[in-house]
Amino acid sequence: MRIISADYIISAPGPKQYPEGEQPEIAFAGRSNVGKSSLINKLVNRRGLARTSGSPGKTRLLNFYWINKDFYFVDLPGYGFAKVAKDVKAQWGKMIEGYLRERENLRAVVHLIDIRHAPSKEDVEMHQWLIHYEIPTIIVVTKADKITRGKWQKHTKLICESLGALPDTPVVIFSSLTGQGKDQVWEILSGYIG
Ligand SMILES: Nc1nc2c(ncn2[C@@H]2O[C@H](COP(=O)(O)OP(=O)(O)OP(=O)(O)O)[C@@H](O)[C@H]2O)c(=O)[nH]1
Ligand SMILES: [Mg+2]
Repeated sequence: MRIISADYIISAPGPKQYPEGEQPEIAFAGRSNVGKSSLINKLVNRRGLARTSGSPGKTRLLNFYWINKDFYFVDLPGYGFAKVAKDVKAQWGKMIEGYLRERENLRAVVHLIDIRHAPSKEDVEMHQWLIHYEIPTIIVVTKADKITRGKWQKHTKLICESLGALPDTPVVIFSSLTGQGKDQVWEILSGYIG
């Protein structure tokens, strides 16, 4: 995908602030710190477009990015961040769920999982939830640079099994550090953007 423009539009707490119009949207979901914002930046070749950080919980609202004046990337707040108060977590949960369930512009969700670890209970819940609501999902196993290439397939297979992923769900091994998997992610996303 040739990126002509990528602009931050808004950080939305709810539907009132979502952009107007019928442009397709791709949302990025996953645990806090898994690399959602880094994936977005890598895909659009803009280092600082989506804010990234070593401290989890950076993305607290639904961040909309307008790509090529054609479609949106939506960076969702990460789940499973321990250092967040229960009521705040519940509020984030509602915000994410509300968007995923009700947003007609949504075409697909990229579900990110760290290649190094078995999926958490929340990862599995999120994945099963996406299946239940029949939301097209792409699994991106990320931070591939952190383990040796020889372990990629085995880890990925275990992750998909633990998530209970459907057999036809696309899976991409990715690294925002090396760019591994970037073209493959675009190839899949292009099919949803039209
Ligand atoms: N080595 C390596 N580090 C990565 C990769 N992707 C992300 N990181 C690092 O992991 C940390 C978290 O990345 P973010 O992109 O901010 O994660 P996030 O999922 O947006 O986090 P929240 O906004 O808190 O939900 C940062 O320090 C990134 O530099 C990757 O593929 N490889
Ligand atoms: Mg983020």
